[in-house]
Amino acid sequence: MNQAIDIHPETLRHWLKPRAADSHKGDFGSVGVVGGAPGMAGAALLAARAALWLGAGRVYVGLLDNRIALDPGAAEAMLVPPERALQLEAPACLVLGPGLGHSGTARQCLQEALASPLPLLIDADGLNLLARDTELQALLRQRQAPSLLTPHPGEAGRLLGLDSSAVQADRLGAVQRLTETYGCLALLKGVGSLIAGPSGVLWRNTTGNPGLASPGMGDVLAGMIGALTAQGLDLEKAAVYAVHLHGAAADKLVSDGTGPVGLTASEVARAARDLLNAW
Ligand code: NPW
Ligand code: AMP
Ligand code: MG
Repeated sequence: MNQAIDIHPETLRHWLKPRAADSHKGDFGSVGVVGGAPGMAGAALLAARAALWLGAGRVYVGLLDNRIALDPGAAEAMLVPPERALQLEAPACLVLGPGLGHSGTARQCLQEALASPLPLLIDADGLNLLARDTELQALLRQRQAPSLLTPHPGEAGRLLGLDSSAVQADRLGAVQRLTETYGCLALLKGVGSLIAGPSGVLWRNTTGNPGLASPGMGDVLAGMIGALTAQGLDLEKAAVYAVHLHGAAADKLVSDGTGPVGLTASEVARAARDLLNAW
């Protein structure tokens, strides 16, 4: 079994190039977030806001809750039908799953995302749908474009047919089984998040604290990874960078006196923006 490499900020620092003086938003790619069924629109909006705050050139949100036409907290995001958010032009990254639910429409969105030539991150209910559908699993294995699964231990257990305590008892084994079984990159969340993929390198995160054990933190992480991918990092590097930055932002907030109790995902997303600009 491979040894995990701890992620250090020095490794990441040069992965993102400084912005050229004459750059424009088209240089920074698009993120398409698909999710947000009734009752869980917030999950998709959190991912979209995080993508904006981490510098994506354009952010499209395909909400399954079609009663919502604008995010008052981020008017910069374009709220569009899910099928529009799935048909972006490269450079772009798709983030599918936050608050997606388990409806027939949700499954249809996942099927269309799997057919897309764009890099694809599958999170939350996207993972839950995948776990119980062998047809979708086959489509994932056939994809030519990069794909990343971002389960927490409960979701990883569903993907592997285990309970979350078995995942936690052998996290290295679980992330490697995820990448082998599904033929793509995998990020196993939780303390010491692990990232594995076809390159064979296994990364372990060293940042973060229990303030992150609160709603929407995973949704924010998904949007952050999407934004870095849209800006040109490959999906593996984007995951490594974002997971470290996400934890470091939470650590900075706590050391500055915000949390850990009551730390919110929105605060982490904004702190990640500030830290990225300071790195
Ligand atoms: P247990 O009990 O330990 O066996 P679910 P969800 C486990 C949306 N959201 N370590 C744990 O299992 C999401 O995007 C919407 C160990 C727990 O009971 C999804 O679409 C929000 N175990 C949807 O809700 C904000 C861990 O998993 C179970 C673990 C459901 O997602 C919130 C819970 O997982 C949310 O993001 C860990 N670190 N973490 C919104 N504002 O709209 C989790 N588990 O059943 O997949 O539920 O993660 O809340
Ligand atoms: P989710 O469960 O999808 O909302 O994702 C939660 C996010 O917060 C993941 O990135 C986890 O790795 C992170 N997280 C949750 N609890 C902790 C903790 N106690 N220490 C470090 N990171 C955590
Ligand atoms: Mg989640």
